[in-house]
Amino acid sequence: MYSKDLLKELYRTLYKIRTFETECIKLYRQGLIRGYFHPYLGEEAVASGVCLALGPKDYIISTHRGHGHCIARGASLDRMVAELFAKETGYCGGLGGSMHIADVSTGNLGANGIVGGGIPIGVGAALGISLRAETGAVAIFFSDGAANNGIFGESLNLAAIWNLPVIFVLENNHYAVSTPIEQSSRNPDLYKRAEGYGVVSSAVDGNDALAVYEKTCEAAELCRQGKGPVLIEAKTYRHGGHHVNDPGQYMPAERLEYYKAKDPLLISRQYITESELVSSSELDTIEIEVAREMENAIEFAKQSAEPALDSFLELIKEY
Ligand SMILES: Cc1ncc(C[n+]2csc(CCOP(=O)(O)OP(=O)(O)O)c2C)c(N)n1
Ligand SMILES: [Mg+2]
Repeated sequence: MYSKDLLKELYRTLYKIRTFETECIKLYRQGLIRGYFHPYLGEEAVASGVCLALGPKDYIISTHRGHGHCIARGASLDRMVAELFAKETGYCGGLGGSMHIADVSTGNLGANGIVGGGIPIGVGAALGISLRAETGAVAIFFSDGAANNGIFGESLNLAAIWNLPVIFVLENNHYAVSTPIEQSSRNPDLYKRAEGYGVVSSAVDGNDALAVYEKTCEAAELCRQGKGPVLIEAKTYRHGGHHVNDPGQYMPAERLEYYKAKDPLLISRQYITESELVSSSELDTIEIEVAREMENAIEFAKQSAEPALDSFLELIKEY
């Protein structure tokens, strides 16, 4: 049985990610956001469920499709929008953009434009935790395409032989850009790859935030007992193309409809209201509060200044 507060927090996170992505896509179309933008629409339950199960001493590491991970780990919407607007109040002073948001203060080691690039960094962070005899775990988010990079196997093996506290969160959204999983893996159950490395692994419905939460709690517990790493394959689907300018015409309409009927927000809303712990009107209130938070975030970003040229020159001087 879940607490009322937990269910409300979970729904708030899901709705926050959905709102952020939907509104930012509109802002992108208006020319206020430039560059690449990979929406997390349809995959919200993975980040929300995983991060709900983590504690303050844990870390996450994200991907190029990282807005949802950052929000679920506690990033503020105003600094997120500001970063996408390339304003100095953004998480990277406006110099990083969508694919490089990091916030060490909330245990977010950062997004990464290099597919699979976050995997070894996360394993390194877990090695640090282990050497310092701390209790945290590192949740490493990556998708099916990254699981076909050599670095995935190398990292999994190192984490395994050193019993590192890593939760590998394989977000199988069934595509790497336009390549469907059937064309990139003979075995569609990617979690089975972990067995070969002696790593505990299983699949979960990645559209069901509470199922993801449960799996992550179990994985975090194993990590804390020194029995890590663990791999969770969350099976999910994008609600659109690879990035904001990709119409995703290669995605079969009937499969998209199937997954949209299993929309993570619908599933959670139904479960939560049926539990009778939180009423439908309480969820409506959360939606109104999040919408207001997003409006304020957009206004904050619009009013913020662009980074001074000097800030960029200072930064490159360091390297
Ligand atoms: C090392 C590397 N190779 C190729 C690319 C180009 N690229 C960007 S996203 C992407 C697909 C990644 O697919 P997946 O790992 O499944 O992530 P998803 O987009 O589904 O979240 C590719 C090939 C890249 N950024 N980095
Ligand atoms: Mg993918």
